[in-house]
Amino acid sequence: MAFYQDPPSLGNQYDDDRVLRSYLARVLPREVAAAITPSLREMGELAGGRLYRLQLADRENEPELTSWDAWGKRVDRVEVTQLWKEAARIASEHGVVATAYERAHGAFSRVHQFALAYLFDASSDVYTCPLAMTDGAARALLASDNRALIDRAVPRLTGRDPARAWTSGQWMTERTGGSDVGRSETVARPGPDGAYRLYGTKWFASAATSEMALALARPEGNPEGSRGLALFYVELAGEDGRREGVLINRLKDKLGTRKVPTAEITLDGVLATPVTGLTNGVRAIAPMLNVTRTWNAIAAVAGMRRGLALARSYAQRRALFGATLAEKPLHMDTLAELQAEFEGAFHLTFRAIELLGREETGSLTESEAKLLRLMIPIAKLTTAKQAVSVLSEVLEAFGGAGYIEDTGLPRLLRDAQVLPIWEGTTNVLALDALRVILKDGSLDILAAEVARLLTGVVEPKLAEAETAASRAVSHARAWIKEMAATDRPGLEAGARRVAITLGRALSLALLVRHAAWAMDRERSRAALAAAIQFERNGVDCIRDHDPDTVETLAETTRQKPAT
Ligand code: MFK
Repeated sequence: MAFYQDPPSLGNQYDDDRVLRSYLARVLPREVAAAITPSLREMGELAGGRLYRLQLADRENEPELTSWDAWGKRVDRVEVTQLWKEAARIASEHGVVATAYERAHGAFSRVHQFALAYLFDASSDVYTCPLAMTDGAARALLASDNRALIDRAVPRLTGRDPARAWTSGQWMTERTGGSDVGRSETVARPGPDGAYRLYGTKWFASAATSEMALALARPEGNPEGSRGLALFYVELAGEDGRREGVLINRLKDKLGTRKVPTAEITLDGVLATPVTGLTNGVRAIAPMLNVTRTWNAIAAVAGMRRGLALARSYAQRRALFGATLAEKPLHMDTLAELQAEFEGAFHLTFRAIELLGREETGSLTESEAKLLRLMIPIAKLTTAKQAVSVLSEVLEAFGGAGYIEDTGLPRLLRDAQVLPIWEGTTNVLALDALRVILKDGSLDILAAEVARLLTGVVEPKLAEAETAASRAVSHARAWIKEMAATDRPGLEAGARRVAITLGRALSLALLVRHAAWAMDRERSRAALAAAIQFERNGVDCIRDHDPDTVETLAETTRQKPAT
């Protein structure tokens, strides 16, 4: 009999997820947990069942742009994949955005919503991209106090009726770059009727099928730089599905997120409404960025979780050298490292989500608000890097099968690779975090948070982890203080290492606190093991700045190529 390998399989992704269930049991009041469990179980069933099967079956389909109809009329129609159509319906009906705005459970509604998003994400072929922007746009509009726009768009962005639901785009990036948004070239011109029209090119318009977008543009005559930009609302849901003044030039040919119809678009006089004044557009879109960056972190966590669920299933089925992989010490050691990274990322992200929920319900203290402002870039950049390295290892855990497209596995790594790039690269967010730290003392608040999390933990096995978390934060504080006083370029050069150290220290403190709770209340040692393993993976990445070495290598970078 020839040998055929059993493929990995997935069960109910809620029931199978010890980390999610244990976390929810700790943070949610009993009645909230009881009320939301059926919705999570239902999403877990879809994500491990019907939606996952559809995702595998739909693997080779990609969105298609039709620019012209048979008679030469410009139509710019984007046809999305079958799974995306199904995902849109499921997302609306299950309230993957709506749950946060219905606020059935006050501040915990954000935890509920992001738990749904976390379960949904890995089987959605990145439909969470338009959902993230939709959530972010609703948040930015609500923050703007522009009553007319709120009344017009927010019910559609946050509703549950698939027939009325809108998604939003986020049009920032131009050919001048995605990071230095202040160099945007799109202009906004008022017509004789006083209404603004936008002219320019957006270079990465994710999810070109959205019914509206929030766009940055410079009202004519405004100064250069980001303060001269304004935030505009653009409605795209025209009569025939196409909006006058928007041309889709082409869809991007990307490494991953290939189901997301990311487009280059020309704005050729599309009507646009200022959201809040005619300047300071970056400040106005910031609430959206904080929400989409949180979604980025949840997508990173969800990707890791999916990869590990498949790798674990495979380890039980794959036998070699006389035993299953699940019985091989080195394979299990490798998966343990990855599992600890996933659990650290999970707790870091959900802690930020708890604070976001409290912010939106007005129960955040001033210092918690500062902590949240710092935590979002740190969580985004830390988890995105983890996702890429964890999912690269996950593919390796399947050997050659991890490299073969029709297993569905390579997609995991390709889709993870966008996470450190969009919504602010690792370096841009590290500098954002550094600016925040130097401005408002939020590092002291983060240090106090770490100390609070570790207080009262008496388990001797957690002692090393506790020490590592608090030492890493102390090191970061001392290093920043010294470098800020003596070596500003060195401070900038170390910003990424500091941000990742803070992300890892906070993750570890959260793991320790959860481990102590789980041992006490659930008699489970799994979270304890994750905390110990996370500490062994390493926490403090800060190194003394070595300007000579960096400068010597930088000279090579600056050399002109030989002609
Ligand atoms: C599941 C997947 C989820 C994700 C899917 C989403 C797909 C979307 C695809 C995309 O669109 S990706 C494009 C996203 N682009 C970025 O994230 C831009 C990256 N660049 C930055 O973040 C730069 O740091 C930034 C553009 C903000 C720098 O511009 P500036 O002009 O130098 O801004 P500055 O001076 O730092 O900030 C201007 C104001 O905004 C300041 O306030 P004030 O005017 O009161 O001084 C800042 O404090 C405020 N601000 C900036 N970032 C903020 C913020 N406020 C709160 N939170 C923030 N994060």
